[in-house]
Amino acid sequence: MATYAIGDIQGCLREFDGLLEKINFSADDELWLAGDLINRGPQSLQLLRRVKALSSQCQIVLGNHDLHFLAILFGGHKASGKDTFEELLQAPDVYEIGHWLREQKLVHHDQDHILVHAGIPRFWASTQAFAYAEEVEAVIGQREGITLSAGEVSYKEFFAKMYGNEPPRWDESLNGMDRLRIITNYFTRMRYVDAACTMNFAEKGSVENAPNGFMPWFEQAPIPSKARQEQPDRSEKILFGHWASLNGITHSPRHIALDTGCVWGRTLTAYCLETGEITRQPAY
Ligand SMILES: [Mn+2]
Repeated sequence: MATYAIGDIQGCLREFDGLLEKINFSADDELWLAGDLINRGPQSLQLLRRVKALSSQCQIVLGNHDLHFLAILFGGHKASGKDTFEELLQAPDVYEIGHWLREQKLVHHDQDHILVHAGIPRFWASTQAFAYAEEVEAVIGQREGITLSAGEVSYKEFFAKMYGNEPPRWDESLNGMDRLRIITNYFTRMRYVDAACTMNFAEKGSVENAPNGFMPWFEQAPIPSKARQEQPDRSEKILFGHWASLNGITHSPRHIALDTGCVWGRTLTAYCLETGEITRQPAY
């Protein structure tokens, strides 16, 4: 039995199949998928059908592209010219797929590993991060037709109001949609942060191109605070995608970058949690 974490697939079904063949993926094995299963690539519908059929062997965290699809399906937003999932939106099973997708997580973990699409802010202890992820998961995964208490956000309202770069940084006193949006942005969109953990959404380039005053989220030192001093620094490895221009390199053994730009003609990467072995499938 082995567990493999796989980076951003983005509708590249042929490479996904090729990678599973390379790792000899069997009925005893498990996949941890780092999100952005769809969009930009050619076969988003077929990829989601394949992953859904494998879902008893998959742990899935949602990426910004997956949430974008859900925001179109449930939040009244329109696809943009760059989106490549029109076939998915027109499919007879699109709502079945969408409801299944919104039951997936933002953060998954075991004893030694954390899976997330973009990253975990350094000033959140792991247990805090898991609790914040659950706040959002409880909203987006709501059962249809449940009665909400006053002030509670429905999943449709979440997807309608999900977009935006505000608030710019975390504050424990945030509530409602502002709180849900910034938690979601940290887990699914973060790349560069400043010392106060304000996110920079404009820059997507390599580490050498960090904007002035910003650093990659995984290089930021933990911010000392009373809460932090009571928490030891994280011991888990963080497995993440989202940042193709890192090309798998973080210079930190505890931060495993899985997005190696398959949809941009590079490779799809699998990381074996038990052995640390990396397998790559070149784009066709
Ligand atoms: Mn992404």
